[in-house]
Amino acid sequence: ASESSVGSSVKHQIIGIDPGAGIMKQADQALKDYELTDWKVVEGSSAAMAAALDKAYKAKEPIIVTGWTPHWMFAKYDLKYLNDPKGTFGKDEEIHTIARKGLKEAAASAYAMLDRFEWTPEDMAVVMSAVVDGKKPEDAAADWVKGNATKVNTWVKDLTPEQGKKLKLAYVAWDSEIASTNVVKTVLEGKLGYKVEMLQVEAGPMWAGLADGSADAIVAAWLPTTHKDYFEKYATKLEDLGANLKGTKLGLVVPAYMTISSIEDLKA
Ligand code: PBE
Repeated sequence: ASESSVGSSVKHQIIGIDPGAGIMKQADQALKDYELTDWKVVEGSSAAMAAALDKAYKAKEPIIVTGWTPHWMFAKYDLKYLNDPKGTFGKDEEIHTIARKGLKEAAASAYAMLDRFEWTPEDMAVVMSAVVDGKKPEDAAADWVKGNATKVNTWVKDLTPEQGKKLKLAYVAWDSEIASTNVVKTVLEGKLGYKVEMLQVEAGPMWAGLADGSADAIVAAWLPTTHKDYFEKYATKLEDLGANLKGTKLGLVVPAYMTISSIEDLKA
């Protein structure tokens, strides 16, 4: 690589997130698929990645991050996905709701609500943007639930409240999942009387905890590609309740002011 290459301008680093995230495996795979031998994916967190992006963006400096949609960063900054002609970051991805086996018998109304829960990237964006603008996630979720009564009612219609029954939702501190998990908690508590505990964990423990019953459900499963390994490992212990959001995307993301357009350009 020449000294003037994009690689040297970013120290051959892609700013990643938490090591258990599916997108981290995909980013490592991209280094292989695109023969980016002297590159590395830096581990951190969603929050640290967002902070690094904010700093670079304000200074108009080059930066490459692991990114996904829905995410508030696309509203806040002018960004672009690098083309992925080899398809390393997967294609038609959805976010699924997964319950532990036995939840249907243990908490029928919660199970039914989780099964019905479905919203759009635009819905999720409202909650995420409120959170990044400083609102507490539970308040942002409560506001959204208040403002979307018609949709929320389709999730709980004719279900019998189970006052005080306990339920555990596991999630990872990804911005998208902070939003969805808080909304589901608000609805289960406010409309169906459950007492919901949110367990913030890493991706591996989230799946393991669901499989061993220490969590009841997650709304944070990215399938069929991103969490494929986790899902297949625990499939017999889990029940897939289907998509709660369609229209996601994952990949390498850069500010629009960078002139590269494809992951292939990183080789230059
Ligand atoms: N994400 C957000 C997760 C799923 C949700 C894309 C960072 C992941 O890569 O596992």
